[in-house]
Amino acid sequence: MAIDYSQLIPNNVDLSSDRRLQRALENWQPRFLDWWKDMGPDGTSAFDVYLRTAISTDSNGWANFGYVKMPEYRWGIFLADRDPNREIAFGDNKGKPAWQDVPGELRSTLRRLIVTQGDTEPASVEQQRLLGKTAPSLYDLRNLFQINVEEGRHLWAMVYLLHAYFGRDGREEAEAMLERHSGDPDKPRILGAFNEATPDWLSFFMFTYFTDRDGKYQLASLAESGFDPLARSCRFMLTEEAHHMFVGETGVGRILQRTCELMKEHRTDDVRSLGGIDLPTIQKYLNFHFSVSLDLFGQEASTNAANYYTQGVKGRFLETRIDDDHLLVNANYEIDTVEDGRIVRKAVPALQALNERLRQDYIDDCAKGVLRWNKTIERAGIDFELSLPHRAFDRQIGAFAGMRVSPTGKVLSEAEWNAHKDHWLPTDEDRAYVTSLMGAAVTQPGKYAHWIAPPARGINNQPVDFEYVRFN
Ligand code: BYC
Repeated sequence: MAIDYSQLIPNNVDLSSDRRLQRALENWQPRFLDWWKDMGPDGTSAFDVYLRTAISTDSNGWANFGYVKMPEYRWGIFLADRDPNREIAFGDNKGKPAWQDVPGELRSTLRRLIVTQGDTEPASVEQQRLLGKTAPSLYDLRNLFQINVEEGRHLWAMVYLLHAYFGRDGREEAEAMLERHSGDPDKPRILGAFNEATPDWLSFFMFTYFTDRDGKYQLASLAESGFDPLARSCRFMLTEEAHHMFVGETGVGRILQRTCELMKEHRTDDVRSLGGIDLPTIQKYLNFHFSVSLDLFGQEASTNAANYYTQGVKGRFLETRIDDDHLLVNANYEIDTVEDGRIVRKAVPALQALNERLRQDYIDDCAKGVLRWNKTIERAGIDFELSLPHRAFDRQIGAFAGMRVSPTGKVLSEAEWNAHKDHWLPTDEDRAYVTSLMGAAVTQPGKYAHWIAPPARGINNQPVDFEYVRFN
């Protein structure tokens, strides 16, 4: 479905046929732009950035490349095409036609999920707002900005739903989305990971690998929703999300490659003396970002999750491809939980375990990239393996919150934890070292900071020394 760009707000939802809604969103638009100016990428309004912009939601049109000044980016409302025969695939309403409007009894549940999803999008832009100052290359700078404008668009996706389907409450929630800020002590973002700082590029790549991947799994579950406009919004958002995780995986991969080159060339493990990021530090950052992202899936046993499913509001990952009754009333699922201070495996009603099931799908996916990273280390002939820490390691949400658990899953005393935690999580000194590498942005086409290898290929078949950002 082609996107109408003649409108103030580009869209494929026939916005001009609903003047009230159009006016309400046109009122929100300048507030969004003010927020972008204040909280978006710092000092970048004059840059021409080689960005992709969607011109239609099909496979030919969603990736259209050209130079754009970011404040002029055409943020808009793009839903995947409607399937007129779509049925709800799970829960008590299974087999009924997907809802084109919000069922009254599900109003507050749906609003809450949409607000939680929407809140993460501007949060990540806020977290990343200073990274451009220390970009390791034009290629990386452009990727950062691509992610930022698309997270902005994902906010638009959720704000459209709030305005179109939730009346005055929805409009108020849309305003509040621009009033909470990442890390703000008075008005923080809703979910923990989105109040953490992203102060350096190793953190950024870990965030886009691990935390954006939570986005993939949450969006995929919401793409199964019985509320069709939400499902269609999320389906299109997922298309864009893939690039964000690509940036994370290849970013960490390129740091590893550079580290291994330095180790081999100088026959030493002491990479810091050579201005690289040593492998143990990379493992510590991985541990931190993985466990913070695991928290985003909520409690292991959750009545909320059971209700979302039974009501047809939020499904499982690839729900329609799973071969079972899609009701789960009589099914069990095994989860790790805590009993008497020990981690035990236990069967619980499958409906309650849906957060944990999604978390497991996510962990399996995370592990694939770690295998690829390890291949890079192995190819260099270096004896070191990265690994995902145990799911109970350093958790703040769920059954393991507050427990002391090693990366291999051993329950520890407070004293044991204190004796080892600096080997497992980034210390102030590690963070200071990584930050010290983030010098002024590298702005010469084809040049890369010392601590990261160039990418294997450029964006949209452009060479790696292409002028991805023009500073004017
Ligand atoms: N932090 O029953 P539970 C993305 C609360 S990322 C703080 O497990 P539920 C992106 C919870 O609210 C994807 N609080 O809850 C990535 C509940 O509170 P109440 C974002 C938390 O609802 C990168 C209580 O604890 N999308 O897109 O089953 C860049 C009980 O918990 C947290 C979504 O998250 C937490 N981490 O599960 C840009 C999808 N976890 O009821 C973007 C929408 C739980 O006691 N959200 N709590 O007051 C959801 O599906 C659910 O809200 C959650 C939580 C899965 C997050």
